[in-house]
Amino acid sequence: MAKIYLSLGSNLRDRQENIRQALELLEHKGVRILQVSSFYETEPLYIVDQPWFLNVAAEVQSELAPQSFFELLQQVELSLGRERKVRFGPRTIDIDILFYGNELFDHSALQIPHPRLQERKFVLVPMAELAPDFIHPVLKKSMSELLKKCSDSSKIKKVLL
Ligand code: PH2
Ligand code: MG
Ligand code: MG
Repeated sequence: MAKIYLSLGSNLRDRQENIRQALELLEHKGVRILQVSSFYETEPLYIVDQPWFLNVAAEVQSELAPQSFFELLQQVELSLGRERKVRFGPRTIDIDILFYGNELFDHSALQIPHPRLQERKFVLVPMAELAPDFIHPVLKKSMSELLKKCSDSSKIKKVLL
């Protein structure tokens, strides 16, 4: 089974609880959680006037193909009170697929690898913690190389929980 890497983020209500509940719900729905990174407190990107995020990366496995797996993630987001209001705006929970093994997927609603991961320190720092040597199947660079090259200067700090 392919290794799937996810990015989870929250910046509304109890951020830590939202991320923990999302992981728990995924597990209940048959997703195997293999590794979860440290929790990181991250400065918001794109829309800067919103609360700071808590972000993690997770390595998981699922029997579901990418499209069905994506639908499962959307169900989990909805059951945790996710509302889709503003692109890049505040949310109780966001679960993004970063990689689905080395598969490439390009539909309007779902692109894998995630098209903006290489510009986001809030993704690359936790990914470099979990899987520093995992090679991006398109960019052909490891997570630690992408992090080194990344010009995102937003603040990010590991949280001790
Ligand atoms: N998610 C966004 C937009 N900006 N910034 C941080 N720090 N963390 C996020 O998870 C995040 C963001 C849209 O999904
Ligand atoms: Mg996102
Ligand atoms: Mg999303």
